[in-house]
Amino acid sequence: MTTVATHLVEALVHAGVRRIYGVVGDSLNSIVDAVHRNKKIEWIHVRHEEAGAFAASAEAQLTGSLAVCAGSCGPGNLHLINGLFDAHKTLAPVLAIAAQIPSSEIGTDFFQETHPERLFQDCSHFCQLVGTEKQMPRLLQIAMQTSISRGGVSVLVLPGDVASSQMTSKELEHRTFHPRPEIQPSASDLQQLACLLNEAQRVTLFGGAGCANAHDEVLQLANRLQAPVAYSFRGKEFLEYDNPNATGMTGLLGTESGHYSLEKADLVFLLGTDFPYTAWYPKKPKLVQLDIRAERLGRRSRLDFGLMGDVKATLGALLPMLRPKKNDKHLKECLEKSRKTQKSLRQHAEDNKNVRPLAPEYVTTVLNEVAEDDAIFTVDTGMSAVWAARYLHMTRGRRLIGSFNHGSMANAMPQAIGAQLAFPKRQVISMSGDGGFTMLMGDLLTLAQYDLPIKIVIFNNGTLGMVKLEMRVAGIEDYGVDFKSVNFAKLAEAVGIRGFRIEDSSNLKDSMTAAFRHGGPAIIDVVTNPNALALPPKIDAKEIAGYGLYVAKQTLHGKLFESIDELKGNLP
Ligand SMILES: Cc1ncc(C[n+]2csc(CCOP(=O)(O)OP(=O)(O)O)c2C)c(N)n1
Repeated sequence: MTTVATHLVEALVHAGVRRIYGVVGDSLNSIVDAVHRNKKIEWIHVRHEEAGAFAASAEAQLTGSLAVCAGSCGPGNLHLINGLFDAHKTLAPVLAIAAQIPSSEIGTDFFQETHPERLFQDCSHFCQLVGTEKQMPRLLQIAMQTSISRGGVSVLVLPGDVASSQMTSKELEHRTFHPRPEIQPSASDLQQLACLLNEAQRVTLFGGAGCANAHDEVLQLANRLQAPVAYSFRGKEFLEYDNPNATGMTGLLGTESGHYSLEKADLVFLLGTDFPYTAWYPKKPKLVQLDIRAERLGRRSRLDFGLMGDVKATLGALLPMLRPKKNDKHLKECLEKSRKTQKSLRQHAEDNKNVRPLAPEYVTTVLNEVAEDDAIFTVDTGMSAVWAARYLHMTRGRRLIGSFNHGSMANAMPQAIGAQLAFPKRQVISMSGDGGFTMLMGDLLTLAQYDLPIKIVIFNNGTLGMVKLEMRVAGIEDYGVDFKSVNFAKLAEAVGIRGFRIEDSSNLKDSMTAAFRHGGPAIIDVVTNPNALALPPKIDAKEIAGYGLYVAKQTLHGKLFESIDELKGNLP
């Protein structure tokens, strides 16, 4: 007999889905049973549904294909929500199956009753209750097709009794479609763009995730216009490698040269980026923006000209319309700035090579060195994102994902689970904060359960470092941020995972190399400096004043020595 559950599972298999992340529960039983009996799909038994949603988000981001997670009725699917926000804001195609209480009980304030079709509205394009088997297979088709076509989340709310009921019709069942139209601006828009670029003297390109498959076109454009290429965090993995014009990231996590390249231009061309911080857009240059989602034009900054199009296709059509620029003064100045910035970053890491606790900048430099050329990095929200932004270097084969649009903590380890399952042969490295790691720590057991050879590098600074810094910059004495010290290497060993504890630089490289050579999962527990400062590339007078105020307050509380050490270690 074909039930809604067996149909659902078969349709997912046909759509190329290889696994469902979730935690079982009564209302999900028929689906889990259908998975069990279908040999082409696997149930990935995570310990927390949020981890399952993050894993699905990572899988979808890294493969571009539909990934699936599920939660049982009420609290089970409620736990998915944070990971689903991450997927949705990243436009990662994820289908969530939110099981529901028996259909006859809906509306009665029944045990575990919630209304996922309302709760998940804000993190999905499509979110519908399957009230009767007659709505299948159409609702499933719409859910999958919406996620695949638009990127982002769809949610099917499925009562357990409906899932186990017989399907009476398979009419309108068909495969999913993956249209990839090559959208370009109109001829007149392209002409206007070419005029602007031909007239400008100093063009800077600023790219985001929309440049994913357009590396070569962006480089050709940069070459023709003698333009430096700066990028957002999501653009870094696509634009940094093999790019002689790269000048780095802008924003709080970025470097001075990225910011400089934007400020010194007379025209900044924004390519497939939705970089959110208005204050970081330069004030003087003309701003031109190209995005496949035209509703995003001008939503972050003033804008002189906006066009709709796919970056690759548009640049392909634009290039023949551009006169090669001869004057490379702007490019040279920005590259010189970038060279200096890179040198001072390296120098800072080198100068702090032997400090104890370890400097996270130096740790990341070594990590960058020992990681493979096609490693997949997942990065927690917090200071490890800063170190990854500044000290990890992308290659053609590497990938770098985080919770870059949603900014949730605890994303890195579960995202690594999705990455490793999708790419079992590649090295997967989670750069975790101790706060982020402990937030979803239960899923360390998922690594042990499936023997996933993920390497979790924990920046064990005993504090919620990024917030500690934010408080200090705001002139508040930090409070509610510090943790009692934990030995995560011992914790790993206790659950059957290799643990490497690193407390000083003498064994950093050797231990990291040994950990990476180990064939199974490992935690690399690195004790790092809780006071490492990530000074932003342009420092606001107000922020400096805030820091001064913080030092004054620390002094009043008898913590003068800590403040002075910190300043000595971090300020030029
Ligand atoms: C779920 C969630 N809770 C709180 C925050 C606010 N927040 C952002 S970064 C951060 C601190 C992260 O600390 P940790 O993981 O230890 O990394 P560190 O900054 O010390 O490297 C906090 C609390 C958040 N972004 N997400």
